[in-house]
Amino acid sequence: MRRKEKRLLQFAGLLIAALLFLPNVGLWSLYRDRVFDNSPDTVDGPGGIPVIQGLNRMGKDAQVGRDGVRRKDWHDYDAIKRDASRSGNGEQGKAFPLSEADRVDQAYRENGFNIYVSDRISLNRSLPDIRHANCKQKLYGEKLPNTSIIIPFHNEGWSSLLRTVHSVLNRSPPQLIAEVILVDDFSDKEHLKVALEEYMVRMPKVRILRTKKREGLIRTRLLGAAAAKGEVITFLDSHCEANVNWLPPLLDRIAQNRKSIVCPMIDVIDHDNFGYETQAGDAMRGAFDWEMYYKRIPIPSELQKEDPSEPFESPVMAGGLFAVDRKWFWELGGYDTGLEIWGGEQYEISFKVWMCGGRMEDIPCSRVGHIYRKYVPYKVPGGVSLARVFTFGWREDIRVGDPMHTKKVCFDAISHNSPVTLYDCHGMKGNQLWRYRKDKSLYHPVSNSCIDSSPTERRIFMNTCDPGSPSQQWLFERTNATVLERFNRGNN
Ligand code: UD2
Ligand code: MN
Repeated sequence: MRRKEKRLLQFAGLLIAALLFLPNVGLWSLYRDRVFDNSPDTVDGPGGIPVIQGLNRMGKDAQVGRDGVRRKDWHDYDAIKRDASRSGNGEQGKAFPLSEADRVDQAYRENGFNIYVSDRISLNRSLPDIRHANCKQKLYGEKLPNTSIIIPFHNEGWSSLLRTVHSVLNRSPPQLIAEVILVDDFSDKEHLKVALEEYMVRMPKVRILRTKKREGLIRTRLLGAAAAKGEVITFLDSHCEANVNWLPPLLDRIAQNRKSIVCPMIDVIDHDNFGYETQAGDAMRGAFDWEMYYKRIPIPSELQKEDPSEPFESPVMAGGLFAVDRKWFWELGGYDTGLEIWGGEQYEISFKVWMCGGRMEDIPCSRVGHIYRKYVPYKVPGGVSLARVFTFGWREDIRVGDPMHTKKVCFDAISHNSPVTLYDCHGMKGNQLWRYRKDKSLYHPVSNSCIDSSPTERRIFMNTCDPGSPSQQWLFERTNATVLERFNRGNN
């Protein structure tokens, strides 16, 4: 009896040892599959610091780089596996098969994207992992700062807003999310009131704040930032989907340099069918043109990184999606609170970062999808104050059009008694050169005449300048009289 027991014990001991240590069956093999698969002998840690596999291993997928920082693999392999097994409408970021009935205008009207399609895709849908292959091996600081996620919204669709929140919670290590702050910019849609609050009761990390009047996205973001408690604040638009392991690469850069403002790569969620795709090319950086339109332009080859998955600098950010050390954000003065409703804030913050000794980076291993809308669905208070404005361009012409969709047409006159017409802007002054004078006239140096108007005939035309005539007086908002005067004196 005793011998039998002893044998049994011996056998059990052997079995345990085999499970633990045998190369191809043991627990070790599971572990190895997770950590070592595809890894070269040495891999680059963040910032290109080589870490030696095996030698400096700290146990479960942690390593110490030569800089003494412990780094680990932040991938959530269980979640990745779960996502991979999902199938159905829009899963794996696939385009939803649209029928003609789905394309009706009504589907787009309220949100600027097809809400019918959005409503038929799971709030937890899976996305394709379209990161550069090197991203799968990257390790990031074992100790990273936590972040508040701030999501401003104005009349956002139910499913698009919730999918943003779900994707963030599903694809971020919980210990890195201090909270998710939804900031409602005075929406009037019913679903964003009690229903939203009831829904969020089951998500203890989510807080809802509301503005007391329509503030526009800049002051709405600021309200969220002021309430945030996380070490880092991360801004997202209210119609985004965070992709696999998006957060650690952002926080890691801030952990290394608190004055880095970092942006994920923004992928495109199609506004018709919700297919998830990359934007044309990753080797692009932010820029803007003379009309201050944001653009992405190719990075010259001599400035491109050898490893395209490494962070790279960008002069200006797109605006909506970025992470910043919370204290550094306030040291920069946050956003200018005078910025209204939409636009321009990305330049303000970008310029301040560079001028104050910070840096701005795009992080290829961090990807977030964003629905680029078909058109802007919300109203801008104060009427259509943005559209049909006339602006003096830097070329001293007068341009017509909503600053976001500039039709590049300019005031043009061919003689001292011709009508004023609109003509493609050529930027060569001549017939398109105008002076706004102290007496509020619009002077045309080429023909030595001024713009006159006939309200009854509803037309404007060139006429002999008559400083006393009210029909030749024009009011431009936001002009600086001193600068204008000095300028005109210098040019006449
Ligand atoms: C881009 C940016 C956006 C912002 C904007 C202005 C990306 C992907 N998007 O255009 O974040 O920087 O440029 O420069 O970089 N919102 C309000 N109140 C308003 C208007 C908007 O809370 O009065 C919210 C809106 O629900 C959204 C966010 O602000 O969550 C940005 O607005 P958008 O999505 O209309 O801007 P978008 O993507 O066209
Ligand atoms: Mn947006």
